[in-house]
Amino acid sequence: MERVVDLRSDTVTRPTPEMRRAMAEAEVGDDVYREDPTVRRLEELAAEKLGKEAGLFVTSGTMGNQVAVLTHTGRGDEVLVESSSHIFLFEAGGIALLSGAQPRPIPGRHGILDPEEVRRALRPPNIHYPPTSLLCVENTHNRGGGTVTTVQRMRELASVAHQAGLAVHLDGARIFNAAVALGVEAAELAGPADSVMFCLSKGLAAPVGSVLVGDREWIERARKWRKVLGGGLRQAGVLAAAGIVALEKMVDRLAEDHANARLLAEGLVEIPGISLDLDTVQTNIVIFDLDPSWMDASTFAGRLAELGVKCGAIGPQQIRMVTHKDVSREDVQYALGAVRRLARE
Ligand code: TLP
Repeated sequence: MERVVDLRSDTVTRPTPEMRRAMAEAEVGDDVYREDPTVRRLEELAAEKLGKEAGLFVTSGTMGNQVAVLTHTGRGDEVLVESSSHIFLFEAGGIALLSGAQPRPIPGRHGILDPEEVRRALRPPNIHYPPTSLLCVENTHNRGGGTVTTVQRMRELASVAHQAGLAVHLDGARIFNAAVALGVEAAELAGPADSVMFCLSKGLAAPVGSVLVGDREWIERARKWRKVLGGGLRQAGVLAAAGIVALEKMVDRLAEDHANARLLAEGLVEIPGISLDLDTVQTNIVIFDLDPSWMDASTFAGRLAELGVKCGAIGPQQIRMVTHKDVSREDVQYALGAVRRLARE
């Protein structure tokens, strides 16, 4: 069989045999009645890992983020977001559409927010201004190149927000990548935030699902919004079972994905026509630019796919490659070989 190395995203990971077994054997019930023991176990486990009181299983990261904004804000509020964050750029305008709130973008450095910039964006009460009620932080930061916000920075950001009466939501789709890269517990990164969404379906390799965590009363309000969005699931334990395996077995191995991303980036940076800032390669995402005199990103992605390597064209000249459990060290070498071949042609 011909080799295909799929570097488009860590969302392409397939469930492990242990996950499939757990799914087949899961004890289930109707989760809208709170009668699915497996969903309850996943929610408790997730809350415990993130150091929060309660959890809510949701179908996707997007649903988790949007339920969080709905629960934290009211119509006409302002939400501070990082300019290239997923919640602002890639959730189909959900903040405006669903919450009726206005996102206000603040540029970070490779996606990492500066507390002083956040402070500068805060405005005193005035008849002309919308009330600002929420700050959203993304860790790791996808478009920043998988960059990591440290525990200290997270505390500083939350302190600025809380002093001004804002709640803090953490889009921690890849929070465990950040925790592994920093060598800290995910709970430390989550601590300063009022709510956290993390994904089971990315590097942790579960087929479906994310979890939203926060304090008990807040999660009960979020549960209502999940129902409004059609996210009240029934025998969802078949999905949650894979999520439990993801949380218990798949976190530590993320270090391998980070080492593979590093290997990939160090190889790519040597190839003429590619410019890549190695400092941004902190976890499992590698983002680089192609010299316009060589070729554009969609041509590059198309030609590379013909050689069995899939990647994402995320801008006219920009490519994203993501490592994950279904990409081995040999696959990375193979991908580098394919890019070198393109560069020689
Ligand atoms: N990211 C996906 C695409 O939507 C871009 C990917 O391939 O990286 N927050 C962050 C930081 C994300 O990267 C994503 C997904 C989400 C939220 C949304 O999660 P899903 O796809 O489960 O709705």
